[in-house]
Amino acid sequence: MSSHWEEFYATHLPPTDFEDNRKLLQEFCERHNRNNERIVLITSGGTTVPLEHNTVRFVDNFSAGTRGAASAEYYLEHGYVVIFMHRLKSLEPFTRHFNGQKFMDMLELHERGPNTTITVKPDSVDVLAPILASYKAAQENGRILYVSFTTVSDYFWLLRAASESLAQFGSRALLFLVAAVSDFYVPANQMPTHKIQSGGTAPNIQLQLVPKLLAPLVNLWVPHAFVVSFKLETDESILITKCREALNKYKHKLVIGNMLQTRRTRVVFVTPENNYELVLSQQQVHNGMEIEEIIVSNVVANHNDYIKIQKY
Ligand code: PAZ
Repeated sequence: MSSHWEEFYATHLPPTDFEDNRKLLQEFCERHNRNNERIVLITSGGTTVPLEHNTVRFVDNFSAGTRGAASAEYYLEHGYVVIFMHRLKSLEPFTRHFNGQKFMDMLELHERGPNTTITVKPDSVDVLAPILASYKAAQENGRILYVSFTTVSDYFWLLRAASESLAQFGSRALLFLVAAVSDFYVPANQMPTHKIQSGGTAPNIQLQLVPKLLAPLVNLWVPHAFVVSFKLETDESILITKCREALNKYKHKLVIGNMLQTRRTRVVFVTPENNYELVLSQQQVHNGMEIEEIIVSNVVANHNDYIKIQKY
């Protein structure tokens, strides 16, 4: 009998750009593995659950990809190469700093007919320069690969392909699974082809549980990698229990718990040995520090210790 996750792949087609992305992932991983690099796969943003094959409506979640995008920058600083697997149009490393009108406001237009030029305002140079320098270094040295998903099914296909390419890194691979992946979906064979009509009766939409991919990921796809998952809750009283249950069930290395309301300033690390909190002080927030900076340093320290005791 096939397992729930195998059945999912057997009954859901890969996204149309899947083969292209699979090749990009393979090439990126082979190139960096030859150089003995450390690599991190970051999943970021939320998945959608389409309600129709020709999708007009879908179920979504709150995640904007802030944590994933910020963390990618910090992993690059720690010398990792990065696969940034994100929800299309969610926040991305580097450009996240200039969202909305911020970027336009940094520029000055000098209209001189055919010799029109655009410059960065003097007081914005200090802000833009270091970010642009880090962006260029990552881009020009090929240290970051961007691949994107939209639906929960796209996410599943990409995650397996990325994991299979990462396996060659053994313990040098880190999986940092930040994305808010839907727990429920409408299976392809139960989804209407066309737009659900509103004539008269409200539709009765039956959602089913999505398979948990952490089990095959940890046991089959990347058995030697350092796998970190995130758990979001809104009820403080169950946060630690839920994190520990996930760790006991999937036997990976670390669960990072956070509350919806306080996720920008406080997280809890749940490891096989203990739990500990990372908290940003008011002063640190005031100084513009991001919690992802300390999350990433702590994960990197744990990954270092793990690599030291691994054979692979
Ligand atoms: O994208 P964001 O920065 O707004 O939020 C990050 C987060 C809360 C989605 C992440 O920290 C997280 O908890 N991800 C796992 C969610 C879950 O499936 O429980």
